[in-house]
Amino acid sequence: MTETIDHHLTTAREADPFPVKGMDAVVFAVGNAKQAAHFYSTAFGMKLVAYSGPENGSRETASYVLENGSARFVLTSVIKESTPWGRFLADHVAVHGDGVVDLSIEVPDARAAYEYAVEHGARGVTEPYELKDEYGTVVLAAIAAYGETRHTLVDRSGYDGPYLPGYVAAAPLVEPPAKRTFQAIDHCVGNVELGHMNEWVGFYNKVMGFTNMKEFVGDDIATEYSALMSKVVADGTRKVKFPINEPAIAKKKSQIDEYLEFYGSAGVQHIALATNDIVATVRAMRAAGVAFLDTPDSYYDTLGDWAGETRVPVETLRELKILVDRDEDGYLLQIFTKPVQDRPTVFFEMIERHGSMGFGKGNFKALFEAIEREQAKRGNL
Ligand code: TYF
Ligand code: FE
Repeated sequence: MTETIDHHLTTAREADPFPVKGMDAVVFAVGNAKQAAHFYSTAFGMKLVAYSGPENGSRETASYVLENGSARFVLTSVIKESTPWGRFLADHVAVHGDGVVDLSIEVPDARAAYEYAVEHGARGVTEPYELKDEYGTVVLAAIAAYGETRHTLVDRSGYDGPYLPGYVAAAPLVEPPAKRTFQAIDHCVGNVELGHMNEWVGFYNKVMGFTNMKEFVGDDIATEYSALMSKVVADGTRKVKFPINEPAIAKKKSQIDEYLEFYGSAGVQHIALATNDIVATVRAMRAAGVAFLDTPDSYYDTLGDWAGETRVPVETLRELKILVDRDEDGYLLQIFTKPVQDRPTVFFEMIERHGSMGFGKGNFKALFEAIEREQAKRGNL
């Protein structure tokens, strides 16, 4: 009996060589974290929960931690650089504009995760180290990903403070919305240079033991209208999902090329946020001034023919420009913001899933036409 149980435990461990608990945080380096914290509070309905800055001993950087359910954003800006970390962040903003420096992943054992990653070909950026304060100890380590993006591996099981040792709890900037706008990070998408998608998919396969999900954009779709290739990797539990895009040679300038040109390198393209009421979410965000991509009426004229019944009437989807996709497992509702900074780089997706584990492949045509209209307005098509 004992033997059987032991055997099963061992197999479970072997089956997942790189266990993850989920996304820990999306860390943004921005020019003005104080104002960015205001935007994510008032426009995205997030709640400020922690802060680190000169008032509590951090003289080099100011960082604001915002949460919504299990989704956590950290907004960092440089006040006065004095260490290589401050220089890195200042250079990051100078080169890329506001963007994502770190997709941090929560793991049960940061030392083991780091060791496994480096053994399997990852470039170590920061060897495992501990941070401690009165709330406990956190173990962290970081590896390099595409462009200048990193993955910090975080074991926070020995800590019960507001974010990390060195941070203090902070009160919300505004009264959080009565109804939560979203509750989790659904997926985080990277754009990489032409010809490098498979290399990065291989990186996540080898380094993190992530497997490929069935959704991908092949040559046919790529050359026909999307001008991009895309594959998705995910951990065994499907809590961490990383689609990777690369530009494709097509009739028009790829939106991925536009991103690469203005971001200055590979980097995070969009963060998808899971909501269970996309209608309320989009109404609240639109009312707060968030700009979403437009969808032509023709999309809704034919929607009923293929999408079937959804929770939301077609007329409401049309009013709010929400997209629908359906596959054998169910359906999803999704919408994309326009870029959230002046550069045509990082944007967000709001997604409500009903069974479907996909990423909206059926919407690629409508979506990419909408993105192309925006590219044309910017003179980048
Ligand atoms: O994450 C995805 O794959 C979907 C579709 O530039 C998508 O959200 C892919 C590429 C892109 C915008 C959206
Ligand atoms: Fe997406």
